[in-house]
Amino acid sequence: MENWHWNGKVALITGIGGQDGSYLAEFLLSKGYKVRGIVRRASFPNTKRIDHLDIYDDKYGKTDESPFYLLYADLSDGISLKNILNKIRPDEIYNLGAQSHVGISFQCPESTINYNTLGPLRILESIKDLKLDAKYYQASSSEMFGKSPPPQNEETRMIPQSPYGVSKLAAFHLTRLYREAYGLKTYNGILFNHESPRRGLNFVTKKITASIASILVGTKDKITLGNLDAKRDWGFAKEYVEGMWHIMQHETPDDFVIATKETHTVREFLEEAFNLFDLNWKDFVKIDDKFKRPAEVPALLGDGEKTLRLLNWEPKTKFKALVRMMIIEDLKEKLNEKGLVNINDNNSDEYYINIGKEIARKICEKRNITQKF
Ligand code: NAP
Ligand code: G4F
Repeated sequence: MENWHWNGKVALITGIGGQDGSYLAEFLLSKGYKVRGIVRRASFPNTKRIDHLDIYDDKYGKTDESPFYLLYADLSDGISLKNILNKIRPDEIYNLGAQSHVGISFQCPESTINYNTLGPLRILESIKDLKLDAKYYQASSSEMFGKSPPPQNEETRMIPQSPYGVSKLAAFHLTRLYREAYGLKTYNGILFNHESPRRGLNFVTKKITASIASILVGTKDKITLGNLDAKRDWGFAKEYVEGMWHIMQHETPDDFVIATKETHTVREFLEEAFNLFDLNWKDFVKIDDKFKRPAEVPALLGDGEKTLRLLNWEPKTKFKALVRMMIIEDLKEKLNEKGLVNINDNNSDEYYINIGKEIARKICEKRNITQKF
């Protein structure tokens, strides 16, 4: 914080308390932006991922000088959004707020469309009405490609397979339309799945890694999942938010894909994660149809060639490294909670893997199952 020097720009982030919002806030602060974030009211705190940034709010309050502060608004409340845009008059707006769970969008289609489609529309209309000279980033998604076969890029036909996919596709087109019709500086980042230790607990990667850590510390004995055949192009969220910033620095507003160019099934994710502890995933996984969706996106594999060519940027972290990072962070946290290690001791990743393997050996003995290798 002592090294923070204002670069002259103000950024506004919706969804700042989410996985991506929290990484993006840190990244923009490190670049000298003043960051203002929108959170919605919750009956229990929804700011865990950004509470460490309170140091700024504590020192400066909600003043123009402050590097960082939060404001209450809601994507379903156009008045709240317009008031904030008028007050802050940001240089860059990153619209990351959304009902982001594809499965839940089948149960809550109306609010999904309200937040994910009408939310962006409310912001775009406000930018136009207030005549803001702001750049706008829309968090578009590879889920929009739906059943179009891989590889997918900016030119691929989009046939969404969920209310979430439809909501994001409509917002994608509104973002493009407001650029073409009104000359707004709007950008779409079409991001393929990106994960991290901060990922929400009910997305499949985090569900798997957190469950394995719970199995190892003895608070869970199995994982219940749905479709294991789906293929996803999984990258690392902390890198992807840098990609968002690169997209917004491109002089000509445009649409860009961010992806790793690797695809793996959910089954392969399980294999990779359990293999770290020499365990066979089949001994710990149960299938329940309640986690299957009424329609599925079978395979995603991104082609980020345009992004590399025009922005000279691509993500680096690939599948294996991502799985390892997520499981180690979850295991550390759970072992620490149980008082079995002290995470402040700065032990190596290998140290945690070895503890995990040792516990796994005992679990196998107890359950009379064979450890692999
Ligand atoms: P996330 O962790 O679910 O975060 C979403 C954020 O939006 C949360 O802070 C949430 O607040 C907020 N939000 C939800 N409804 C809101 C409303 N009505 N008003 C204001 N804020 C609201 O999602 P993420 O993974 O960071 O993703 C960020 C964005 O990228 C989302 O738009 C997502 O759809 C999109 N995207 C994600 C991926 C991916 O793989 N992660 C890929 C492509 C696109 P609460 O905490 O209060 O719920
Ligand atoms: O982790 P998921 O819920 O991610 P999904 O549906 O691909 O959506 C994520 O990525 C999109 C980008 O393409 C984002 F726009 C979106 O916001 C979100 O971040 O599911 C991945 C796959 C699916 O095929 C799902 O059916 O895993 C399968 N799956 C199998 N069992 C499961 C489960 N998914 C979840 N969430 N929970 C399960 O138990």
